[in-house]
Amino acid sequence: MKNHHPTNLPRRRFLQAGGALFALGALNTLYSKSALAKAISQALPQFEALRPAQKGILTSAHWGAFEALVEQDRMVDVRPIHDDPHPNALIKMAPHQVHAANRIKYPMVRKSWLEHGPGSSNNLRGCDQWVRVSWEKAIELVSGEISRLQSHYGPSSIYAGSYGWKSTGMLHNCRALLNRLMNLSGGFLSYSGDYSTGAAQVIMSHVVGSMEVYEQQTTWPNVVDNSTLVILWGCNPLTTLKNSWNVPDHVGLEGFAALAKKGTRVICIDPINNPSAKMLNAEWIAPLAYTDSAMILGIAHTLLSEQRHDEKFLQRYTVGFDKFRAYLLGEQDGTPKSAEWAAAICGIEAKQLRQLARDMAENRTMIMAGWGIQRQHHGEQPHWLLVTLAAMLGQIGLPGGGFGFSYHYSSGGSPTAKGGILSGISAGEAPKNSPAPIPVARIADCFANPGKTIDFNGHRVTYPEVKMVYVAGGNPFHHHQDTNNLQQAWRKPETIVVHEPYWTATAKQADIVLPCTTTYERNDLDMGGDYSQLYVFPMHQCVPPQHEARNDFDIFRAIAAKLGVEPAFTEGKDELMWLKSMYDNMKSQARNAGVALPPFDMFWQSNNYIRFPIPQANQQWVRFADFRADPLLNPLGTPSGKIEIFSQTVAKMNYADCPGLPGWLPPYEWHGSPIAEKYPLSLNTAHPENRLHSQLDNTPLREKYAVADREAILIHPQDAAPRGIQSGDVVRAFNDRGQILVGARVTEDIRPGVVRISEGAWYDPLVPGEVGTLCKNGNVNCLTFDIGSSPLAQGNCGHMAQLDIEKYRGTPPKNSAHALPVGA
Ligand SMILES: Nc1nc2c(c(=O)[nH]1)N[C@H]1C(S)=C(S)[C@@H](COP(=O)(O)OP(=O)(O)OC[C@H]3O[C@@H](n4cnc5c(=O)[nH]c(N)nc54)[C@H](O)[C@@H]3O)O[C@H]1N2
Ligand SMILES: Nc1nc2c(c(=O)[nH]1)N[C@H]1C(S)=C(S)[C@@H](COP(=O)(O)OP(=O)(O)OC[C@H]3O[C@@H](n4cnc5c(=O)[nH]c(N)nc54)[C@H](O)[C@@H]3O)O[C@H]1N2
Ligand SMILES: [Mo]
Repeated sequence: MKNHHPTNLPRRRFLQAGGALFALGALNTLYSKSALAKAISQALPQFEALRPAQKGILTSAHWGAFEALVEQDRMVDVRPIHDDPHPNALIKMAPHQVHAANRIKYPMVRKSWLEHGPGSSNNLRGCDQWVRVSWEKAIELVSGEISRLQSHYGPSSIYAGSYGWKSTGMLHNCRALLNRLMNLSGGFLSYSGDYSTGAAQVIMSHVVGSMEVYEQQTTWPNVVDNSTLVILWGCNPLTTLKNSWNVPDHVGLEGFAALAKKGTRVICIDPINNPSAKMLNAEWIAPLAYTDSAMILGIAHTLLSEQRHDEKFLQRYTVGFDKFRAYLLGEQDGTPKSAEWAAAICGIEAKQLRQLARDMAENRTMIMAGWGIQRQHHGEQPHWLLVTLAAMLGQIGLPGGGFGFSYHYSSGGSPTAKGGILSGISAGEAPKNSPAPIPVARIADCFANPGKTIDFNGHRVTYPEVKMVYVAGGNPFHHHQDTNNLQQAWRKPETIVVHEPYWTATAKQADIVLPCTTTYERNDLDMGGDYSQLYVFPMHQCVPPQHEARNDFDIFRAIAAKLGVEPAFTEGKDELMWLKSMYDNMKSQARNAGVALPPFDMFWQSNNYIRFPIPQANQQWVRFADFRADPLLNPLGTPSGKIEIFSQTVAKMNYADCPGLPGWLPPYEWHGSPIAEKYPLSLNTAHPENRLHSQLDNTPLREKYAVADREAILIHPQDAAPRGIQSGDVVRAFNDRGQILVGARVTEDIRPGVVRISEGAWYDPLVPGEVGTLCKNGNVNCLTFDIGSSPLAQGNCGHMAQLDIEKYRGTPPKNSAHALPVGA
């Protein structure tokens, strides 16, 4: 360990200093003006000056970095930092996050669990009474339960994977902290993969040798200079770039703005004429839902039959094109995947598909694909086929050409800066007897079916019996598919613990609820720009912890103390000591890169942020350029070192739902399956524009998108009229799995036969705890199905389901999604 000189640290916490001008005051007391000026001038330009007023306290979130304005311990407003090229309205919700009416105020325990012990009346989860307990009691209950289960059943009985988007911050990362505690106290059942790219990240590893979806993209300046045609394939960056995993730099939005300004031709392939398409003046092509694989094949077949494909590229850089050619020509199944064949499936005319093929071949084409198309049954296929299509075009590794699967996410393509990188608090090492992780989207299946074995990417996974579920930083009652199935599976475990700032549906379904702080109530650090690593932001505490809320760190520390592992958990460091050690580590990396930074305490008290320089060479970086220049010297991480259009590894797994060659495999539910007779509409569950999943649903921003106080449903006039539905009506959306109330928005911006309900509305059951009950707020996952994309990736299929809708007659029940439960 490095020596952190903790005793020299200024320990003055903002709260003790009181008042929003603490930073300036602190600087004056600690450093002479000349010493400060010298340190800052050395660190320039990476130590960017804030706007001169400095009225607020600098902090940040998934939606951006900002100054919080605080009056008498209340956050009253925010201002974006002046470096943010595209600040968005989400940051304005920070005061509402802190002072939300549905904050959890105290530790609470479900009555039956408290009175009769673990596993008592689990069917009452979601409708039992709540009993307030002291923090001491709550910590005792949780640590007692961990000890009991560890000693009786071992680590596989505790599911503490806890998937979710928590908050930004390298220290107060509740998921890492939970895992850290669990690793120190015996181990736990975890997950692999994620809900975002469940299918694509697994198949891409076989096809191009990396997850691809989280890789840096050919940079924006290069795309703007060189691409003459941009295809947005199921991709809506204007919406999805608002938020990032770390603090967003919003450079991707600048990139798209530059494309628009230059007038680069853009084609948007999406059942919805999305905001990005409009901003970019794109040509809108709206295939039928879930048919992209067929559509891509029709384009590929055209390239082949018109000999517009790049044989040389395919030979030098790929394996398996011979097999793919045979598939395209229908040599084995007798079905050529012609434009006509594709047109019959995807609903786009053959003529238009052929024109698309010609346009792509004649231009410097960048295919930017989003991820909704892979959050589907057989979701492995679309991205595999897009790589294959790009390989046929032969522009992979050329300026402005090829494909990019992260332009819509966290500003992929924002040039990478040179400096230091903050690493977060570590989850530690899993003890040797820890169970193998389950695929993340199989949780309900796992809870309900202990002992069941499933296939997963060439392995077999057997579900253990889960007795305890521990959630911190996620919201499974919105994020998981088939909410009613989850509701049933949720009854199996004996104990469910949830850390939350708010009374979310998941918190309401717990046995023990522990109130935690929002980021604005604690100190932290984060990077800005997931791909660019451009900034380091301080996240200063803005207001005191609300009600009895505690930091996740302090909650876990208290549990660690009971379990006898506190010293290992904290490593003897408190909040500011942790931040200093993270900063110092980052600072020495920066120094090695030739970038000078001020000492931590000066940085911390300056209320300022760091912006690293971007080397000229990084401005024009091209993905796969190395590989293209020399495939032998710079092979891909695949068995062949090349792009695997055919994968022997995948073929050997012998999965009917994911063979060794990409292709069209009809999905579990779609307009072409028998279920469509009963449920003719296809569901689209795109990510919400004015929320991050379920986060911020309990803020006034909701007024922007809610219709009749429910989540909105977009309906084409052709689907609305026969059902007598008009904009503003309350609509019941339903299928055999569930039913929800939504508010109608009738629009021509959607393909007939498709309806859209964004993911993330808080689940609000009419009869809490009852399986199949009406959700009054419009949680779309009541309608989706819970099977894996295929045995290969076991990704979720959240973006797909058949359903019908009807106008709701009578007085709709009042929405109570954001109401407090009785007794809270
Ligand atoms: N049908 C369908 N379903 C989907 C999707 C889809 O497209 N369609 N998308 C999927 C995708 S890609 C994702 S990533 C998931 C997202 O699913 P989640 O990540 O579960 O969604 P969030 O709403 O971000 O939930 C985060 C929760 O963490 C809480 N939280 C925030 N900060 C803290 C903290 O500091 N401490 C604690 N203890 N809690 C905190 C928030 O209040 C919130 O309740 O949803 C998936 N579900
Ligand atoms: N504002 C905001 N930004 C976010 C998030 C958020 O919740 N809100 N979530 C973040 C997270 S965790 C993730 S994973 C990413 C998600 O990024 P994505 O997964 O790319 O986003 P989605 O909105 O789910 O889907 C993108 C587009 O795909 C289209 N689409 C859906 N089905 C089909 C189809 O069958 N065919 C075609 N061609 N198109 C289809 C949708 O209409 C939508 O316009 O966004 C991130 N950014
Ligand atoms: Mo995601």
